[in-house]
Amino acid sequence: MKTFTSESIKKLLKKETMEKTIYLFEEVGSTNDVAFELARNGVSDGTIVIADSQTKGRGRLQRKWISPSGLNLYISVIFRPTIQIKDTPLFTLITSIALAETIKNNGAEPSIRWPNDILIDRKKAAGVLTEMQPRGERVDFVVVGIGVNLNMTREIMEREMEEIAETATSIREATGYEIDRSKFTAELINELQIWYQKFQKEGRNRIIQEWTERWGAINRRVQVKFDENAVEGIASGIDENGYLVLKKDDGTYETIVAGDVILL
Ligand code: BT5
Repeated sequence: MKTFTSESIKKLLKKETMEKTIYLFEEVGSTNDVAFELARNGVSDGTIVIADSQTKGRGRLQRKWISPSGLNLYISVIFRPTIQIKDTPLFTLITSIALAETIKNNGAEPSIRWPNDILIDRKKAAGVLTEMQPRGERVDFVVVGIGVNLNMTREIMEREMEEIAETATSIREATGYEIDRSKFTAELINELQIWYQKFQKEGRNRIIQEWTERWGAINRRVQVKFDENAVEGIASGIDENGYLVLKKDDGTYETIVAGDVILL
């Protein structure tokens, strides 16, 4: 197995990202929880937490993120932006674009599934969990957690994930190549920096446009499930907050803040 340490990652970072502090742990509960703790203690913007494995990897709504050791990437990045609370989902958009670019540069064909998944061949290869600490109306810090399936084989996925394996894939499965974790991690950090800077310089419209170009469901018929409800319609775009805009059969539009999208 190739080396996977903060030094092996740092060596591959671009000049602009080299200064970042990277904490790499063998095992944690959740890298998002560790990042929250560090951020509360005042670490700087851009600080990164990585773990080889997680015992309590989290998705949205208390779902589990399966996080075996030696194979994948589990990373959280702390941002200290000057934004309002309602703008937090923009960080999921920025991260999804960076992820899609990194995966594409590693030879696979990703598409984004709103709000926070990256699919390859319609199966989930990566997920993003964006959380934040409020300070009044504004955000004190944002923690972006990213899980990417890099080197799990079908056999390992079936063993580790049981029935979820059917809906999951890895970059190795898609490309047939073993992925160097340090190299992939450095490339992802570099892309995150690029897209975060684009957001700061050019604003949200550029991000929404780039995200939409990588979205697998634009103008497609979808079902969106949330709580106990489900609605159907045409996925017509995302609004300025990153919320899904659905055109329903009666011609009206509905804006959806959170949910799970199925292509029909
Ligand atoms: C997500 O949630 O997709 C966000 C996942 C974020 C994980 C990262 S790892 C680093 C950081 N630290 C954390 O504790 N979390 C973040 P959601 O959209 O709710 O999807 C969760 C669902 O994905 C689960 O209910 C499963 O069905 C499925 N799933 C779980 N583990 C998976 C995996 N390794 N690959 C593909 N699908 C998985």
